[in-house]
Formats: sequence, structure tokens, C-alpha cells
Amino acid sequence: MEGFAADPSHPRYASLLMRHRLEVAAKRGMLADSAMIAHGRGEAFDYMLGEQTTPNARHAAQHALVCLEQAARPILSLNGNVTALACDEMLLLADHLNCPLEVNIFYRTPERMEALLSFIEERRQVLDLEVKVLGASPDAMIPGLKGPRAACTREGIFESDVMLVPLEDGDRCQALVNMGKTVIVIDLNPLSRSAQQATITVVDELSRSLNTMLAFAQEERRAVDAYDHQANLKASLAWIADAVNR
Ligand code: PTJ
Repeated sequence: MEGFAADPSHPRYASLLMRHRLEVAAKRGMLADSAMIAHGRGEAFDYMLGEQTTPNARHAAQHALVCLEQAARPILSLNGNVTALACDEMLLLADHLNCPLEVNIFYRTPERMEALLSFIEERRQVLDLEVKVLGASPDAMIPGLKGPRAACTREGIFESDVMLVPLEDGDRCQALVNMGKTVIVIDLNPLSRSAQQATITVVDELSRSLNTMLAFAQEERRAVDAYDHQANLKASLAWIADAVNR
């Protein structure tokens, strides 16, 4: 990546690369003011998880992919951090699912929306994908939320039945669940309100979990055990507790 000099053999290479992506995105005006705080909290949890995909996170990601594949109207939602950290993976997943992406941000300004939409369009062209990108012209509101954070499109989020919304805020996650949707969250913090309230939570780093889904999408023979939300969250907490005790 342009301007990124770390050697891939560096033990913290992946972490440094993600930080660099956020720095680039911040310069382009894509991020919320609190984006780095959210990222730092995620990093702290990832450190305790050993910066690896746990068996239960893999299972949750595989189950999430199957739900998205079986959906009538799946949608993938991108905020500032998600666009900065894993735009390509989200585009590739949307292409696999043949569904749109929607830019839907919590701290919404016209300038940020423009910066995010133009970045995604650049990456879409580089990857040469047909994926439709929604969000520029919201025409619906998520019920139960006040202000610009409720704005969404009818064609995308509003009418969707299964929604992947990584790094989501707790209030909005609850509002989306209240709409009757299957809400899939990716969040390194198993104690966050979003992680608790979602239908499926992948407790893993964003790009790792998306790559788990993309790899699973290519597997020919697939069998996924039933998903138990509370057991999944407990397994993530147990993993962290074990790491702390060691
Ligand atoms: O772009 P906007 O305006 O929609 O704002 C995006 C942020 C992320 C700033 C906003 O949604 C926010 O403030 O989020 P929170 O409430 O801080 O929650 C973010 C959650 O994501 C936290 O629980 C973090 O642990 C988690 N997280 C952060 N980075 C990652 C992560 N989870 C997985 N992978 C990451 N890379």
C-alpha cells in the first residue's frame, strides 16, 4: 500500500497495516472523530484474543455467510472504519452474494458521505466488480432512532432481511433487530451492546473475519453446526479469560 513501509515479516505487520489504512482514510476525510478510539478499543481486545481467529469466531463467520447466502434481500453496511479497513473484502463479499453495499454512518455529514462513496467507487473500479453501492440518496429512516444516523435507503437497509453491519453502535444494532432483521455484527468486544444484541456476532478482527467468510465461500463441501448466540459469546470471553490467566 502506498506510503506503507513495514516489512511483512514484522510481528505486528497486520496491525501496522490497519493503522496505516486508518491514517490514510483520516487524511481523506472518511472517518468520524472517534474512529481511532473505536479502533484502539478493538485492538486491545484483539491483543487478548491473541490476534487470531478463534474456533468459535470461525464457526460464527461461516454461519453468518450461510445466512447471507440464504437471504432474500441481503445487504452489507459500511461505516467509516469498515471502509478504511476492509473496503476490498466488503466489495468481494457483495459480489459473491450478488447484493448491494450501503454506506451508512453514525456521524453523518455530506462531506464524509462523499469521501466514502468516492473511495469505494475507486476500489470498485480497481477490482472491476459490478457491485451496486447505495447510500448517496437516503429515502427511509430506521425507526426508533433520531437524527441523521437513522437515514438509510429503502432499496438497501430498510427492505433487507439479513444485514451484515460490522463495528456497529449498540442503539442502532438494537433498532435494526427491532425491525425484524437478522443482524450480523463483527466486533472484537464480546461485551459490547452490539455484540450482545445482534443475531449473530463474529468476535474477530474485521478483515480476518471477512477473509474467513470469503475463503468459506470457495469451499465445495460445507457443513455448519447450529449457532448458539450466548454460547458463542461465552466461548469468546472464556478464550480471553484463559489468555489473561496464562
Ligand atoms: O463511521 P461512523 O460515523 O459510522 O462511526 C464508526 C465508529 C466505529 C466510530 C462508531 O460506530 C463507533 O463509535 O463505534 P463504537 O461504539 O466505538 O464501537 C465500535 C466497536 O468495534 C467496538 O466494540 C470495538 O471493540 C470494535 N472494533 C474496533 N475495531 C475493530 C472492531 N471490531 C472488529 N474489528 C476491528 N478492526
